[in-house]
Amino acid sequence: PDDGYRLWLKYDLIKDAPKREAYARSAQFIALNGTSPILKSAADELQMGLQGLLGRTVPIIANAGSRTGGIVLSVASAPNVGAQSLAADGYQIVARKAGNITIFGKNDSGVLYGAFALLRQLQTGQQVENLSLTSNPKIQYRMLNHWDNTNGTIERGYAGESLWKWYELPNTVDPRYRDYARANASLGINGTVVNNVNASARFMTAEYIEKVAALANVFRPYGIRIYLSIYFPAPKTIGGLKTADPLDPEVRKWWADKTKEIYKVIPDFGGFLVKANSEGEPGPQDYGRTHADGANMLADALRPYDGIVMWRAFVYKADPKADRFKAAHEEFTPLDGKFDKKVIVQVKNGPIDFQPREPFSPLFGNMPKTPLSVEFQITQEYLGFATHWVYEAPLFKECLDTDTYVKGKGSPSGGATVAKVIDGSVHQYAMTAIAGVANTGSDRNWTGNPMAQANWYAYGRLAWDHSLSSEGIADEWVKMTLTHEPKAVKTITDLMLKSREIYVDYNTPLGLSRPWSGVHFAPEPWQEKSVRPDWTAIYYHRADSIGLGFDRTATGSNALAQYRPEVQQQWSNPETCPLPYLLWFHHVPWTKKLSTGRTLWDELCTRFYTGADSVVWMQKQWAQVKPAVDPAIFADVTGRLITQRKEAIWWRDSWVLYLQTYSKQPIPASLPKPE
Ligand code: GCW
Repeated sequence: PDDGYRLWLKYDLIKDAPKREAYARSAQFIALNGTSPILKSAADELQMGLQGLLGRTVPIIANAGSRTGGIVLSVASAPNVGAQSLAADGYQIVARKAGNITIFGKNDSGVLYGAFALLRQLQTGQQVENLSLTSNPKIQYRMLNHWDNTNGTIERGYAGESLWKWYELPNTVDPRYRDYARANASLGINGTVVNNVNASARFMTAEYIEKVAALANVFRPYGIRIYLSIYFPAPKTIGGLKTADPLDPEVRKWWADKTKEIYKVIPDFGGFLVKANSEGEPGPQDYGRTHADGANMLADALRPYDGIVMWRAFVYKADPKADRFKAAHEEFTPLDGKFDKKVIVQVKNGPIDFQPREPFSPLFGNMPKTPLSVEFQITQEYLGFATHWVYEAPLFKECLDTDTYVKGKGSPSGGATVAKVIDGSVHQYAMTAIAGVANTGSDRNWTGNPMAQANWYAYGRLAWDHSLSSEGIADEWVKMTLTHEPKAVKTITDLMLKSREIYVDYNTPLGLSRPWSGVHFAPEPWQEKSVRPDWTAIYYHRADSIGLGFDRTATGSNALAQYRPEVQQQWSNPETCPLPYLLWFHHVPWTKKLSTGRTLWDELCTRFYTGADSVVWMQKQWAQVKPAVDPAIFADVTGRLITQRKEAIWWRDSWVLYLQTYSKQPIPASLPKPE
């Protein structure tokens, strides 16, 4: 039985014998001209992959000479077969008739990515004859962020403990670290922040730097650089200084020395990720300084090295009168142009916090002089942890493909989408980055729910190329991970593509948000008290006797004013605002007729009920693929779907019964009676 450990790098024998033989004829040797560790990884991966897929050992040789029928790895500029030239990390695969398949890489990493791309061709059953494929990453820093703590726990992790065994490191190096690196490299991920943004200062101690260096040694041959989250007052807590003021010379020296110490053992260290003056974390504002002052101090410390600062824009104040939606834009746009050129500001996809559906953050497009990166959450904090099956590519794409209109209407090349802001094409950013909060853990299958592997996969593929489609990525992943049986592939991809909308329907339909209790798992829309006013549910949904939803138009918080007029136009009129965003921007009366012909109340009930019922549909669809997928994976997912069904009903009933205390209306008779 399949324990899910191999992820999408399964390399099982290709069952179609003629196809397998055809592949084998083009893969009789692997010629590797070079000795760098990354090139060696490429050749080794190809050899291992081909061993599994073709059932034979393909030799690695130093030089193809006049031999044909093999695979040649080459760091070189691509020949003139495509219009595109290669960018850093880019690759081109060219198969010549009666010749070789050559993988050209712009650099060593490009060759490695090309090797994985060739394996993917085979794994998904594509032609390799006459293959001509050029691929360049659209984004430079393709990052995973781990919210992992020194004690092995993971903040918002649902797949076991941390992968990093801090107590054993640096002397015991779990072979699993290498498989982690292989999986990431197969997607083109080239950076990983190994510790939580709510950072412990211990990561800056010699004790931990040595442990982190041991991980870096494993990741390096896969083109992955290590980064660390920092605790802003570390100069005080572990450095013995009286202050952590970023303008204090001693503090600046402390960071410069610390950075030097890190680079001594991790020469390709990537840099720092910072959560500061956010959710109670300390930061430069504690000393009357700005985010830019804090970030620029760290940039200065990194000056002698090829490292960068990723400064998060996840900020909001505990003010019941304010609208948290507006906070990041208010705090950060005045700082545009004030950040050092080594700084990227990392912005969550939405203005609040990784909700099942959010409008895009109004920061995108509004920081023309500051490179912005987008941060997505792969781990399912608000998406049902590891039980609910939610394929996230449509969520990522929805944000990436939205037009910010900062270049006006009908701007060339399809508008100034969020994707084009972060890939630098809108404001010509000098650096580009994207981050995903990892869903990995010590569970044998890495992600708890085996279907959640697809979210890691989809994030990585989109980090490389945001123009890929959710459908295409799902199709690839299913074929590489679960089955090639055409009907089952269709059934599973269809399930995946609908899964997020189904979740939204029973969880937060029509633009509702944040109905969770403490750990963000159970429904608690009735929550009115918390340690902070903006940590209650009522703050977000604003239910009252008249209606539901947060008025963010000019009659309310006017958060809409942070967007361009064209965007405001889409959302500001409750009559025309698309239903998925309605309650994000409007307080709508219970009796208001919506475009569906139903009143708000009836529409809400309909969504909660059809959403929960759709999980039964998911169960039925999944049952059909039983003969085509591994029995262990089939049983695992079947079990999770039973739980998901139970919890979907829990969500439905919690919302309906609670909101009914305000709407004072019956559940529409047309809906099925609760079981
Ligand atoms: O969504 C919230 C999470 C916190 C997290 C924070 C952040 C790491 O509930 O657990 O802290 O976002 O992104 O900083």
